[in-house]
Amino acid sequence: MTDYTPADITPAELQPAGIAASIPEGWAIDQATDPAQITDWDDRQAVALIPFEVIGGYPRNPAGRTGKIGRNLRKWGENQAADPIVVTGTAPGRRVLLICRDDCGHWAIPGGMVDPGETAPAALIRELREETGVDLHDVEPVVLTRTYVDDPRNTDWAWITSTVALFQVPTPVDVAAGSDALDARWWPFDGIDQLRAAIHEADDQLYAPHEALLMQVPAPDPLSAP
Ligand code: RP5
Repeated sequence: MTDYTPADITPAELQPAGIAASIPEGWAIDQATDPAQITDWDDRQAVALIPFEVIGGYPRNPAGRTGKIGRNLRKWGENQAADPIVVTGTAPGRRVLLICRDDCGHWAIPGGMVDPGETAPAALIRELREETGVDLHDVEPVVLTRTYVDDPRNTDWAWITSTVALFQVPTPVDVAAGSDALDARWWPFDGIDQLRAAIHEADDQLYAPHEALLMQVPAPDPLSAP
């Protein structure tokens, strides 16, 4: 049997001393500093986007081992996000709205975590408005997938899943970078290869966990070309 020695990636603010010093009781974050202290696993499992097991008090990442333990997310177990993919144009020449994340400088879908008590559809609209200034509350999105996100903050005990939805808009509306975003911009998006190439040409990078999400968008229809 091979040894498994995962690294603990819990940052100082989520270690016991950090939580005691800076996170007030009742905040929407697990105060427990060990998953074995969580008492409502049944409830969490019942509402999970992706089913997961809890063994001996420890939630098991449904994607398998990550080589990491501890927590760099709000909660132990599943952390639900919402990712709005906004595109304009249905034929070749289509574009997609991305933000430049302020934590890593990579171009990403303007998504974020679902707040406690909030629905995923509401989080899609809120995150988009906060990060890009674009308000699409009157556009009906198409849910593309509910999926695990291969985020670098995932560990064996805490991970991100997301509701990924497509918003089609008739024109590339004005955008303004907001919270968590250094920039917001429309990029060419006839497919993932074109998007990746355009971002590389600008000496930038696509946020790797979002490649798989963007690949869920159907290809534009050549028959709709003007
Ligand atoms: C990604 O991180 C999700 O797909 C979502 O876009 C985002 C949520 O984290 P924050 O942007 O709130 O840091 O894994």
